[in-house]
Amino acid sequence: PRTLALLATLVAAMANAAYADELDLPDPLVAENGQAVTSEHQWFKQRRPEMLELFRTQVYGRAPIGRPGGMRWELENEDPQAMDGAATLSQVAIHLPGRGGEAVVHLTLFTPNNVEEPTPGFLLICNRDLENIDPTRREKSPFWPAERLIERGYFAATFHYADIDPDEHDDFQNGVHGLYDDPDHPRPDDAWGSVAAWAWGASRVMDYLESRADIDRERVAVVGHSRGGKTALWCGAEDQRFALVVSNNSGCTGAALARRKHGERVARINRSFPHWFCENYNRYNDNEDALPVDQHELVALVAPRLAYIASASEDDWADPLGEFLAGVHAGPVYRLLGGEGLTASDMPPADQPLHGGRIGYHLRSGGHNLTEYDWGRFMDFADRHWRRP
Ligand code: GTR
Repeated sequence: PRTLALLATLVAAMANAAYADELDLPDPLVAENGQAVTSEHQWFKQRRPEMLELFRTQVYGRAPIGRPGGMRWELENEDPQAMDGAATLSQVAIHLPGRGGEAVVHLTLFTPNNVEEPTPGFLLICNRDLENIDPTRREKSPFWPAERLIERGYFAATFHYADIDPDEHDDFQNGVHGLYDDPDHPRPDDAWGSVAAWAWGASRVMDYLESRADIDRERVAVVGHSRGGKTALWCGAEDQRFALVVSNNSGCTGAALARRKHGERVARINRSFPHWFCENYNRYNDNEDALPVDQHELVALVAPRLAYIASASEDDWADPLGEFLAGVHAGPVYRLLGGEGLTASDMPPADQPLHGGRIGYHLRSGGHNLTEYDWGRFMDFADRHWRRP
């Protein structure tokens, strides 16, 4: 059986290598003018902005506004004895005024009690039913195990993505599109889709978190599952205040390489969810090889900050190998910036996390979901890199 196991590992490694070699991926370290990118200065001054702009114009679309004027927040409810006294609950309404009205994000935030130092923690962009993020904690969903985060000394924050933009195609009338898009001009082909809107919303929550002295703004992670994982990655690319970006089962137009053409593909996602990305993204329907970017470069936009890619073994639709390889091919950028991305280039077996480098990875056995196992590994990774006991 040992020889067999060895053989299986070998075959898997060869398959991995072949998959990677067959793909003609754009090189994150070659600038649009053909020049090699060889310094940190060149990365941040030239190549990073240029890649970010390609993702804006061709994939996610451009947010027309940063922090809106008149943005304000109010504490709607506070419970200093939440979770049997372990945490303080803050429910905060974040008001985002725009043309003809405002959006209100309802943030739920638990911070651990009896701590001296500002607390690091995790902001979840919730794309599941509200009962998964129940502030009363009568409902305790493994999708957001807030008690576990508090036990380990992290704050647990979340908001529901529909507060920013309902997840339905309505020609961009409702949500923040209706508030901030220019009504007098036709929608440009690189106007923001819903994913970019949700990512923008997470940045507004960060604006609020930064205002709190009890939060360690240098160690805030943004987390998302599936469409939320796509959103977390784009958020981390656009907003460098997030020190750790966690993509869980994010798949197509998340961590998975488009050029793998495995599982969900660009044409399919654009057809199923015409409101998620920008109009230009349709150019790449059945034409992934024409994309000027691929998703390893989205991971590279997080560098040298911490990134985490989580896959699930039965989640073929999200292409676990494609998600892993995006981490592998973001590696050169991490190395240029003086760190290591993933510490292996072969996909690890299920339930054996890879945590040594600045990109973390695990393949959970099981299906498409965000579970306590996943959260536990995100916290292990944060403990390790944030040097927490
Ligand atoms: C699926 C979609 C995926 C993923 C998933 C989810 O229907 O094809 O891209 O985003 O939904 O968000 O759960």
